[in-house]
Amino acid sequence: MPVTITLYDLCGTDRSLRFSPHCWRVQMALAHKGLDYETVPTAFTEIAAIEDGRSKTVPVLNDNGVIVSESFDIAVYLDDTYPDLPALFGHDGVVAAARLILNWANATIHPILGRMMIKDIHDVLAPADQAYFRQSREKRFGKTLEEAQTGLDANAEALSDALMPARVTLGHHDWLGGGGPLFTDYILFGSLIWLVTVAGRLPLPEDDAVAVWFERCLDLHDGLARKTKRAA
Ligand SMILES: N[C@@H](CCC(=O)N[C@@H](CS)C(=O)NCC(=O)O)C(=O)O
Repeated sequence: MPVTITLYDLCGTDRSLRFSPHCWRVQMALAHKGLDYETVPTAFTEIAAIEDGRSKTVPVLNDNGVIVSESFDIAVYLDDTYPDLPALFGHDGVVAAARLILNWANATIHPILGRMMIKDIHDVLAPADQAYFRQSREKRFGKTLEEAQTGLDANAEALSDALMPARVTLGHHDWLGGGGPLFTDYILFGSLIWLVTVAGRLPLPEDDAVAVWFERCLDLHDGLARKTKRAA
């Protein structure tokens, strides 16, 4: 059967480098459902041209003509559209809990990851994207990328502290989804694989429950994320 699902996925100047946390959440969701899909590498400055400019951000999914943007909405769409395939949520209570994890990760974890690697992200982009990224992010942060990036190790303790809720949860359950991975897992995993693809490593002790869980996530779906390219 021809592949009918297309995922527009952020890329670097090396178009095989895929690092967006939001796109990773969707890639893992598609793999979890066992759906065949192809990714289209998309630079920041190419987003406006995809699917008639339907979204200002990626990921964008085209499922046989149905266009969906926003990573969380895409996961909900996949469960609604393919209810017989493995569930990403299972029931409405999980959707609500997943929204909490999404907002926690985006609001608490991402700013720390930004301080770790915002200039490194710039450096993996193509020249046109670099100019856009520098201008838009320096405006957002009110400082240069060089000032905003204070480093991986300098922020390791802050990241470890911020991950405490996940660490405690993973002391009780193998997965944030309980007995098996759910979209809740892919949300936090997307954040951390972003760091690993750009900066090369997760600055946590090997026996940290989050690091152990992260390794298990890397093995999921035939090692999809373990096989992906890393910039550093
Ligand atoms: N809420 C969106 C956020 C997506 C997002 O911010 N994507 C970034 C790439 S990681 C993007 O496309 N940014 C476009 C830009 O900064 O111009 C989602 O979850 O899909």
